[in-house]
Amino acid sequence: MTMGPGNTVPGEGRSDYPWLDRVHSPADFRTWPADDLQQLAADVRRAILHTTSRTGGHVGASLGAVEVLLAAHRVFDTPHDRLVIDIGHQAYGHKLVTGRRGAFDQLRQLEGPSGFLKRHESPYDIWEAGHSSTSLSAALGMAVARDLHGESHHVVALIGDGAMTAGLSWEALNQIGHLQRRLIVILNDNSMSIAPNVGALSAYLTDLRVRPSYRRLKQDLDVLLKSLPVVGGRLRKVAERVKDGVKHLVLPRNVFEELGFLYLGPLDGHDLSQLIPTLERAAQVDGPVLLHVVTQKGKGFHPAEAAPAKFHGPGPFDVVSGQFVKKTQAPSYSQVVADTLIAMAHTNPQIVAITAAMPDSTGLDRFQAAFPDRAFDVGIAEQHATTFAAGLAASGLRPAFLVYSTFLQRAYDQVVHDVAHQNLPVVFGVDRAGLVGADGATHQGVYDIAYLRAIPNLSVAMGKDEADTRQLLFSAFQQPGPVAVRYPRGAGRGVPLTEPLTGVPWGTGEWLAHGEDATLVGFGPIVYTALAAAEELARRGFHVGVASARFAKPLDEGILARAAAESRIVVTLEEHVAAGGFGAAVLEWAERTGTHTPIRVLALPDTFVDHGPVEHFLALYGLTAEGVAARVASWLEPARRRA
Ligand SMILES: Cc1ncc(C[n+]2csc(CCOP(=O)(O)OP(=O)(O)O)c2C)c(N)n1
Repeated sequence: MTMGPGNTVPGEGRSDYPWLDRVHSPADFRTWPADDLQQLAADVRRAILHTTSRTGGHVGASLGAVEVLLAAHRVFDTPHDRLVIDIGHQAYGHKLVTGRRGAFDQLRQLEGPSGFLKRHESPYDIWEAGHSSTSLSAALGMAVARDLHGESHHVVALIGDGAMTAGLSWEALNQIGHLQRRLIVILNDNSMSIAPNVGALSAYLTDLRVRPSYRRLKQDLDVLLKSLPVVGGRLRKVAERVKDGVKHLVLPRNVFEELGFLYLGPLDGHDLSQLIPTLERAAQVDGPVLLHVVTQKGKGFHPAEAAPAKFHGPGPFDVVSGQFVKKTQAPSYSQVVADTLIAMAHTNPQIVAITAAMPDSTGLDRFQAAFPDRAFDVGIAEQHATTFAAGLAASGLRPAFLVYSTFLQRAYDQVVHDVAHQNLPVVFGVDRAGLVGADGATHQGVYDIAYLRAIPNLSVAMGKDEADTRQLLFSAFQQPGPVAVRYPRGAGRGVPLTEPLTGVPWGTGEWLAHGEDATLVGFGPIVYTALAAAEELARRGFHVGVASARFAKPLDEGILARAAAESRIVVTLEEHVAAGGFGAAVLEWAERTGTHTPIRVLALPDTFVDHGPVEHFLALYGLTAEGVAARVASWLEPARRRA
């Protein structure tokens, strides 16, 4: 029998997690020697695997960061000392030792612990994220606040090599080096982003890690310099500087040192006997320190070590073999989009494709296999990706940037200023548009219609299914200006994809049924919900039409005008917040045209939607077929009673 965390073998009183059982908070292991902590790390790994093999989650990153997180909690007086964790996807070990072990089996489930950090979950979660590369800026803010408040705690940021590539991280490094506040950055370098990390910085880190002569010389020097007498107070800073100066007589400075950090490492991020004393040393330094630790993504679980990209964020898997629990389902929207791009790229040599560190999940890996010279992984750099695409488009290429709705948020000014303002023909494949489920609030793609629709020159489209998505994508590449084609997370509906790519007339939707009581106008796959709702309403005696809008911008005004003319109410549907969304666009149209037919907007409310099954939230917010039918009936019934 596999035991859950905290379980004991009945009758024997023997636990599967003897070390973890002793830990309720980090205070419980602050006096433990490195060897005992190494045992705790093994328990934490087993607990992570036990849960994630059933819930799915960020397995590889969390297995890789166990020792680093334990060492940080061991050395620093958290939560009094602030531990700021970048993204938070690697923090399952942190959750297990900071009071959430009992609930950990419910990880990423409705009402269970989030897959990221949440301030309301624990006082140890002092910073929330989900998007990358925020930790250094936040940590510097906390360090400056500490100093202004006359406080003395430590501030420690943990950031991965992938997250370190983003511009935001370098903006923070720039100011940290300038301000010289007491701040420790732990750079968790596993040479992986989701896929292998790419770019010149990644190559540079590899160089720092593996150049043996540098390492040996540095280690010898570190030993030598450590033997110099320790001094206290202000003198310590001077002493560190002198040591540093001596070192650089022999060793070239690396980039972090040039930026004003004391650089420690590289060291084995799984070896607590190295991590603990080095962090203790870092804690003595009166200025910014960068501790470079080398870890292995998926550490301790062979299938994840062997295939780290697959185990970045898998669904459930077999904990012995590492085989994924497979569901047979239609190809995903991302796959269909990638295959469509490939098909078009065969005949159009101007088409190129970009991802920001998500080649597997956006389908760019497929495009890359077909056109290695025309595919670009820019790292976690959505802003750069967007302006890079603009540059490509300004020179005659037809770039597609495949990006999650939620991560495109980061590139807003680039979309406005570099792409749309110059009316450059960049196609944004806006993936994971709509609710996403287990990743929760930071990953819900429910704002992009609003933030994109406001931008002149930019069209915003969404098909009702994957066949429609293909045709919209084809048409997008015929446009002279920028286009965002949205599509949801996960499998398509399994509709046939055999039709030739002919596209759709730009800015047109499609009628699926007509009815004089109401017309439901859906934007995206929610059109199928509208069809099912119309059937339910028909059973209740209402005649309800359905149209697929396909465009939130430009709107198909013909469909709207006819819907308003032939039915008593027009109802819009979308999986997006109501504010600024598709329904809001229709309301603006009604106001502009003086249309008096009542318009009702069915959309998500003005709240962050947490993690949990998409179906749950659709039901909660009345966006299932039953919910839609009930609400439409409630609007139609009073008039029927009067008639
Ligand atoms: C702005 C942004 N873009 C993309 C992502 C998706 N994402 C989640 S984790 C990750 C890789 C992070 O790599 P790294 O920081 O090295 O951490 P590791 O997973 O290797 O521990 C990416 C690209 C994100 N969270 N935020």
